[in-house]
Amino acid sequence: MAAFPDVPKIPFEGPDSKNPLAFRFYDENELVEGKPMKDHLRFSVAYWHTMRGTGADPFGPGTMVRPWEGAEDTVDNAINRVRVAFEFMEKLGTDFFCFHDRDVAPEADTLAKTNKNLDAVVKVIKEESDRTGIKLLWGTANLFSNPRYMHGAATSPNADAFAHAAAQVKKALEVTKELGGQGYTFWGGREGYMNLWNTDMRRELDHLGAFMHMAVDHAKQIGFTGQFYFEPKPKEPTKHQYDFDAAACINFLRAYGLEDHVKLNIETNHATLAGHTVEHELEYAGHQGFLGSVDANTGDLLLGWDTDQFPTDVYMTTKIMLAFLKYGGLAPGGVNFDAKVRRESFEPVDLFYAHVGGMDTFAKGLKIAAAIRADGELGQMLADRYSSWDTGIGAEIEAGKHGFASLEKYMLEKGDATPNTSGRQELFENVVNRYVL
Ligand code: XUL
Ligand code: CO
Repeated sequence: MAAFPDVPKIPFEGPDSKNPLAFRFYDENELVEGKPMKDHLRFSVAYWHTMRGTGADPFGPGTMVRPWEGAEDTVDNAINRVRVAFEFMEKLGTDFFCFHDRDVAPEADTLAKTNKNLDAVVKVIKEESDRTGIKLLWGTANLFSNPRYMHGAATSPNADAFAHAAAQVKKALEVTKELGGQGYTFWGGREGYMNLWNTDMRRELDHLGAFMHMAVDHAKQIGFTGQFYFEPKPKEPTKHQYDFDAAACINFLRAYGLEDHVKLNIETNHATLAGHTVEHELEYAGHQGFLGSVDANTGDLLLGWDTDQFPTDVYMTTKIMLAFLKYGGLAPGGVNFDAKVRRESFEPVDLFYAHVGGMDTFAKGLKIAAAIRADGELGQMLADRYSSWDTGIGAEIEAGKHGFASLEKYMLEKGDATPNTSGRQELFENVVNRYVL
């Protein structure tokens, strides 16, 4: 029986449509910069929110109405949920999904039984993936919910927690490979600290480095060739997470010799928690060669936590797509909606409204980004701002022909610097508006 009997396959109806279950901008085969939109965007559904989100918050229990859910957390229920997930994704028209090991199958009282549960569900995920062509963008392991990980996983002071995490990631990697997953993400849920008095930071980071090398080695052993990602987040649930932001992650990866194996999965709401914007994080990761994938959502600037709302701000999606076009596209990453419907939006159809809105906002952002690039005016204005580096002393400095003594000589002869030109910030913003409005 269909879980969403009243929802048809979401059609593309064009910008004038008022149908809330239709796309206005996302026409999956429309070519942008010579490539179909769906290959630019590589949309992915996050299983943990869309299939497992209950709407619970620290002040009250779940609110979601999900008629397909059985009363108990059994393998049968999990298998049924997989079928619902694929019906949802087929109707929505997304090519990818992401999951944590513990989202798809119930955890039992021993690792062996838990792995058996996972195998039973993964078998059905594989069937559904083969039937529909919807693929795993990346897999990951939940190393933060079970109380054994209360102090962290790879950075836990308890060596047994580290060992359990290793076993869990080994299995999650194998399952990801089995499903043809194109990547594997590490979000260090509790890899950080609440208090430095009881924390040996150096030892914890060394352990995390060792853990990551074990993951790289195991991937090699089993022939998993997908991309590894680190997902920066500064805090929540810990007060300070080691993978704070793009810069901290890149430093860690270089310090521990992992720079050739791991890229970054940048999430909007995590960027803002770190006091950055998503475009800052994408640009930082991009020019350093670490841009991998994006967890698409948005926060609420009036709330200081990770609200994981669906993105509806076209300026933001424009900036995200500009970064990806600049740095060679998203593949093998994608736009993964790590976003959840609000607790008040409890009906199944709200899952469609949320994703349709997010996908359309990204499609529009992609089109605006491509128009900005095709026109070239903004790019030219940016290049002009740095034109003093293109010839003369600037070009000589960039070519490494100067030191302090020769620059002092140059300036003593010249007397003073050539006056600055205007930064034209407002004009830049107005030109962007020409494409957006
Ligand atoms: C948590 C978060 C995770 C990761 C995957 O804030 O974003 O769901 O995306 O572990
Ligand atoms: Co995320």
